[in-house]
Amino acid sequence: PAPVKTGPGTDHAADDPFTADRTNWFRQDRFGMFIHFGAYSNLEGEYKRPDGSVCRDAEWIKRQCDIPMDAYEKQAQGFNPADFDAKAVVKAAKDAGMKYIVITSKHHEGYAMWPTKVNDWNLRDHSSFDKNRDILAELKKASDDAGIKLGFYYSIWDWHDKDFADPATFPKYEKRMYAQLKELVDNYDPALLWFDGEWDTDNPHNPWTSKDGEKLEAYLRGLNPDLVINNRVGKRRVVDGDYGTPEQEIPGAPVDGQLWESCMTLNGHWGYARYDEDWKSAQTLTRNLLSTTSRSGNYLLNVGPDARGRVPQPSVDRLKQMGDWLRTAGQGNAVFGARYGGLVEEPAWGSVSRKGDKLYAAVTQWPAAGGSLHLKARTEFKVTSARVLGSGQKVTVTKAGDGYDIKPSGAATNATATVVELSVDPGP
Ligand code: FHN
Repeated sequence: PAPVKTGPGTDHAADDPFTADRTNWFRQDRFGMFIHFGAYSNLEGEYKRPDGSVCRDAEWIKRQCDIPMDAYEKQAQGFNPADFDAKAVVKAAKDAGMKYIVITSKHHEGYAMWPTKVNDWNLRDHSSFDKNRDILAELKKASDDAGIKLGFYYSIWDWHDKDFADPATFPKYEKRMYAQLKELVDNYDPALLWFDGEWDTDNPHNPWTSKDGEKLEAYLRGLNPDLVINNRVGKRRVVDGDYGTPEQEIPGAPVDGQLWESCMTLNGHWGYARYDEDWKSAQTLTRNLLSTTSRSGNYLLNVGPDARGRVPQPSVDRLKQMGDWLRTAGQGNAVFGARYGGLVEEPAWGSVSRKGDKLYAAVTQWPAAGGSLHLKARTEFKVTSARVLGSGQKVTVTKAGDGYDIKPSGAATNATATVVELSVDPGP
C-alpha cells in the first residue's frame, strides 16, 4: 500500500510513523463494541449488606459498597454465566455495524475471565460455571468466524492481588501480570489490548509509571508487533501506546496527527446494573458515531451482560437500529473508512467526514423552509456534485462567500441524520 502520511492532517502521531501500518484496520473500522463482564456482573448492580441495607454500583461495586473480600469471593463462587452466547454477542455487534470487540479480560477486581494458570481467582476456578468452557475462546472463535477483530481490556490496577498494593512486593504482582498478558496474547491472539487502571486513586503506593508502561508496551510488541495498544499503559499520555482514549465524551476537535477512540456506555453504567434503564436513543448513539468519525476518532460503545451472560435486550435493539441506519443507502460511508473532513470547518448543523474525494455532511439540523446550510472552507476546493443518501431529496450546492451553501428542496429529513454526499476536487 502507499506509504501512509503522518503528522498534522493525518490520523497518525507525527512522532510515531510506524504506528501507521499496525493501526490501519483500527482507523478504517471506526466502530467497536466494549463489553464489561466480570464477577461484578453476578451482583447485577446491587449488593445487600448483612444489615439489610442495599448498595448500588456496577463494576466498582466491591469498592464502592465496601464489600469485604471474603464476601466478594463468596458471591463470585455463585457466578454462572451459562447463557453467555458468543455467537449472539458477535451477531449483535455485526448487526450494529461494529467491526471490533473489546471485552474485559480482567477488571480492577482482578478476576480473570479466562482459565489463567497464574492464580485461582478466575471464571474457571472460582465460580459455578462449566469448567470445560472458556468464554474468551468462544468469543475469539465467533469473532474470527464473523470477520470481527477481538481485543481484551486488562486492568493494571488489581484489588485482589495482595502484592499490588505494597511497593516492596509490587514486582511480584507485575511478574504475574506479565504472565497473564502472555497467556492472553499466546492463547487468544487478540488484535488489540485495552489497558486501564494504570492510575490509582486510593493506592498512592502503586509505583506504576509511564516508564513501566513503556517497558510493558515493548514486551507486548515483542510478543506480537501487530498488537494495537491503547494509551492507558502509562499515565494516560496520548503518545503512550497507539491511540488516545477519551471516555464518555467526544473531544472538541480532531487532534491533528493523533488517533483516538471515545468509549461510552449505552446507559449509565459499564457493568450490568439491573436498575439502570437510562438507555440512550439509537439516534443519539448514531450521531455520536458520526461526530467521532468527523474528528478522526473511533467509537467504542459498551454493553454489560447480566449474571447469566445475556446482553440486555434494550442494548441489542439499539445496536440493530444503528446498523440498519448505517446499511441504508450507503450512509455507512460517512463512517467506515472515513475520517476528519479537513476541507471544511465543522458546522453547527451536523458533522462532516471525508472518504477519498467525497465529503459526507451528516445534517442533524435542517434550516427553516427556504434556508440553506453553509459549509466554511478551510482551504480552496471544488464541489463537483452532490446527492442526498437515503432519500429522493434534492439539494443544490453553490459557492457562497468563504465556502459553499447547501440548499435543500423540500423539507424531507431523516430523524437520525440526512447525509449529503459531496463529490469534491480537493485541488493540488
Ligand atoms: O474504572 C474504569 C471503569 O470501571 C471503566 O472500565 C472505564 C471504561 O473506560 N475505565 C475506568 C474509568 O476510567
